[in-house]
Amino acid sequence: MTRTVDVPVLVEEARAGTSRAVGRLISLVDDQHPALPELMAALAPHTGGAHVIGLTGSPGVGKSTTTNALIRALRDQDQRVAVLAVDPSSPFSGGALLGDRIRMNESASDPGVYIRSLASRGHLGGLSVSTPQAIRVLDAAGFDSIIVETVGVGQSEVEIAGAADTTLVLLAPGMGDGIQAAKAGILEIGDVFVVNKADRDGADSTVRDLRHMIQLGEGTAPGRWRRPVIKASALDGTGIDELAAAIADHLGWLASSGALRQRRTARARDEITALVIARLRARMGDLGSGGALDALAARVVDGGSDPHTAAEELLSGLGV
Ligand SMILES: Nc1nc2c(ncn2[C@@H]2O[C@H](COP(=O)(O)OP(=O)(O)OP(=O)(O)O)[C@@H](O)[C@H]2O)c(=O)[nH]1
Ligand SMILES: [Mg+2]
Repeated sequence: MTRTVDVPVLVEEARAGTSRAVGRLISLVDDQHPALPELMAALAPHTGGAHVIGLTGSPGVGKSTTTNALIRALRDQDQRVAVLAVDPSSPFSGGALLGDRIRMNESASDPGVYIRSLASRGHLGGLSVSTPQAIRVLDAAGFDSIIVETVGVGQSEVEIAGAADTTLVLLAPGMGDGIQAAKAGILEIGDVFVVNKADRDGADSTVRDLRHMIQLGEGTAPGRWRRPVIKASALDGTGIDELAAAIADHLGWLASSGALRQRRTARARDEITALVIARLRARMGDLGSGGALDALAARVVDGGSDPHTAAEELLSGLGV
């Protein structure tokens, strides 16, 4: 059963800085509540002010530790900071594991910090639909920076990185070195690279390899963004000020080059597309077993129709 919600009141409370209201709004997103269209419409005029920072990397590379350190650095600049810990790997964990390491620190009692986990629950469109909407809630609630932590387990981080203005890619010496990074396709998505755990052996050579590989892929266009590689040790805070400065530089470059608007337009396009696909899927589901889809499939198997003709028929049946 879905509870009725007073969207305007919740939005007002969230914008006034009430964490509880922000939490309820994100739960509506998480549950794909029927009030979502109304909610998104109410939020829209208040969005666009936040800097969305994606942070990805292999399991255990130090994403949460770095997030903790970044929260402190951004709080020192009097920013309000939100963190979304997105776990695309497990529909079961409820995202709790990712978020836990962050929650345990002192940020828990700081009203200028909001931390929340999102997990794939297997619903239509999954995280590619819910993550950008959760970001919209936090954006409208007036957070200056929104950090989206995603564990890098394949394609998902590329998708989620698409939701960010600035994408940070974390590596560590000896694990997922440069070559691995190139294979995983993360060289393309990173705006700022961090070689974390620099207190360990091999950090310098990882930094060197990475710089080399990035330069190879970098064009010569004037005014392009030169992607920095920062050596850090999130555990003791080394390199975090430099990282915070690189993030601010990148935002400055995005704004002055016009890339910010381009990226956000591309993001909106993806969001619209994902929603359209999710809706089509839902309506095809309604046609499901015993319905028109099965009848068409049977005809294709019998040779009485072909997949193209069947798709055409299905689409016109949906009124598309
Ligand atoms: N030596 C060293 N250890 C670190 C550093 N940063 C993080 N760690 C340790 O590495 C382990 C994993 O750190 P997390 O921050 O939880 O890594 P994560 O990438 O968020 O991990 P998942 O969310 O599980 O993918 C922890 O034991 C940290 O204490 C660092 O700079 N140096
Ligand atoms: Mg983590």
